[in-house]
Amino acid sequence: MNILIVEDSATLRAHMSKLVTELNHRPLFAKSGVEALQLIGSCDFDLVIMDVEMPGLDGFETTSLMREALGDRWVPIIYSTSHNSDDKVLAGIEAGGDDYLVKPVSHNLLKAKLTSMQRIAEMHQQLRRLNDELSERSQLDGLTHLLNRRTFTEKAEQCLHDTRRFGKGCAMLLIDVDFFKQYNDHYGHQQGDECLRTLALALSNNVNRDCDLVGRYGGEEFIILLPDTDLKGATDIAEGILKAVDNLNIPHKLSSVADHITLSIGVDEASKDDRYSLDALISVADKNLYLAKNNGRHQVNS
Ligand code: GH3
Ligand code: MG
Ligand code: MG
Ligand code: MG
Ligand code: MG
Repeated sequence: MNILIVEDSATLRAHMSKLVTELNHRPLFAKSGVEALQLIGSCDFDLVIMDVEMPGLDGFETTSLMREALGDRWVPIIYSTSHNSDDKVLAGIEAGGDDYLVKPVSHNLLKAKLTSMQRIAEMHQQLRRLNDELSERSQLDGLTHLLNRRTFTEKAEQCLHDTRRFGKGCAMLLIDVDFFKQYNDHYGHQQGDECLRTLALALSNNVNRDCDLVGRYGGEEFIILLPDTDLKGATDIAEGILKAVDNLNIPHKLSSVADHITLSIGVDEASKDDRYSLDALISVADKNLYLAKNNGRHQVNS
């Protein structure tokens, strides 16, 4: 660990530094509370040993300010002090510290405290990682890793709000796989899943901007929102997707429109003058998708 030693006395700093080094950690130093606070952000420390009696900011004040500055990031703070009355201990913990060492600090006691704090810090980090992973996973569709419907809707509402505010238009693509029931019947559900994953990747590869939203809307239906794009631009992208999926050439023996997997796409736009809503966009795109199906599938209808 990188251990920040906050200590105004040069003798005690040297002593603590020796102990920390003997325990195979790397000591970093601050001679005052202010200096310690200045190191946040510029210097990466995993634990703090904090003197309590210091001129200027004392250890409790420094700890409390440090906690504020660190925000969500938890770094263990252990006081090192000669005053260990119960009242002081309580005040120190309430200020945001995690443990207490009483000077003079012995090698083994320091080792014990560092070991236990390191254990907690590692659990803390692991929990954060899991939490991040979980929150990312809950936004994505498990099969295709595209945005799931709920996340797509949330992001699309926000996106529509922004485009409207900046006086821009946007476009929507509603995409449905042709004769996918027959594909499953003939090739099996697992290969059907594999096909959906491949199609999802093709969709992502055909929209290039970070602001474009690509989601799985339902079983074999996908949805794309293209901010700042007009009907012509969106239709071009839809045609590009149709061609890209043709080029994948995924065999589909039971399709009545081709010998491979094909898509039908309904497009709609909201021009900057429309008082548009997500529901209205989806509803028209869905009607156009229905027309694309009725007109023979494997086509774009805008
Ligand atoms: P159309 O050209 O009119 O769209 O015909 P279709 O067969 O594609 O449409 P239909 O709605 O009748 O069938 C959709 C099929 O998609 C039925 C369902 O089994 C399949 N499906 C939906 N979700 C999944 C999935 O997650 N995995 C697999 N393998 N199949 C799925
Ligand atoms: Mg001191
Ligand atoms: Mg469908
Ligand atoms: Mg279908
Ligand atoms: Mg329209």
